[in-house]
Amino acid sequence: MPFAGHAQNPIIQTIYTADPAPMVYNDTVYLYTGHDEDGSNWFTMKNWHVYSTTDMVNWTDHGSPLSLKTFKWAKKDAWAGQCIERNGKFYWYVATFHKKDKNSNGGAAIGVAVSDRPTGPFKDAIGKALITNEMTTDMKYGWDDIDPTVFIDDDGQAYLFWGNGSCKWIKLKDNMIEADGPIHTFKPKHYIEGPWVYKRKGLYYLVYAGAGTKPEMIEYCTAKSPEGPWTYRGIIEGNVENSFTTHPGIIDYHGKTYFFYHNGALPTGGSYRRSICVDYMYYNQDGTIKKVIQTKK
Ligand code: FUB
Repeated sequence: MPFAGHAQNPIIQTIYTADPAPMVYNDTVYLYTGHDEDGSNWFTMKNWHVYSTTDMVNWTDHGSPLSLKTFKWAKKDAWAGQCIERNGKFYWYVATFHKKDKNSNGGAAIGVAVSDRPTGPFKDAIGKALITNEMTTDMKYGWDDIDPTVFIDDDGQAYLFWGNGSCKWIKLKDNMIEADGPIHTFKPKHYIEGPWVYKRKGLYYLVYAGAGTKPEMIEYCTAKSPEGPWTYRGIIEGNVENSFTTHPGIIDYHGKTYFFYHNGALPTGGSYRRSICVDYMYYNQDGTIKKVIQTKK
């Protein structure tokens, strides 16, 4: 359903959206989002949404092609995710919480949904969680296994990064639904959650929500390999309006770099009623990133 999107921030004002994950495919920007449902004390999130644009101004609303109901094993919380295309299929990795059953004691988990189209419909790709809390921690009800970001290197090797508190990663097999090797864990400076990994001019970037001071800011590291070691480079975005979380998503489109994030800036917004915004991002000659100026236009 097309609608007049907003050139000004927040770009989506029909519902509350959070955790932006932009993807460029076939010269179109697809924006995968979480959906805050009017929570006042904590996140109320039951489904994910997709939008698209070809001019960064007029957004088309594709509704919600993925919800908690898609994952029979999921209990609650449709948290952050990212979608990527491989061999004509679209893999959408998302964070949620597992039901208590033979596979899990009920902690955070990462699922993967698949579709033949970027706008869905999506179905559970493997019928179980790809990553469960039990694989990575002895915190039975912990929520450290959230916020997946997926990246395919030039040599075709796919990587999944995720984590709250520490950052974890695995190699993925070519089928995108199985781990290829062990889980690695490391702790970038100030790291909290929300990693976003990409490559530019031979340099790898790991952008994430951190907090040198509370609430969250967006900070980043760079490395010469996706396997690290990662060098801390500083802050990209300071605190955002009216939300203690924020979350990065970065793309290049038509020669410009766009930095997506969320804040609580709608008149009735807040930390549990967030909204996605986008601003330009610029690099210095040496590949470091200039601090993003948050705008309302
Ligand atoms: O939206 C729920 C959680 O808040 C996300 O998983 C985190 O990145 C933070 O934005």
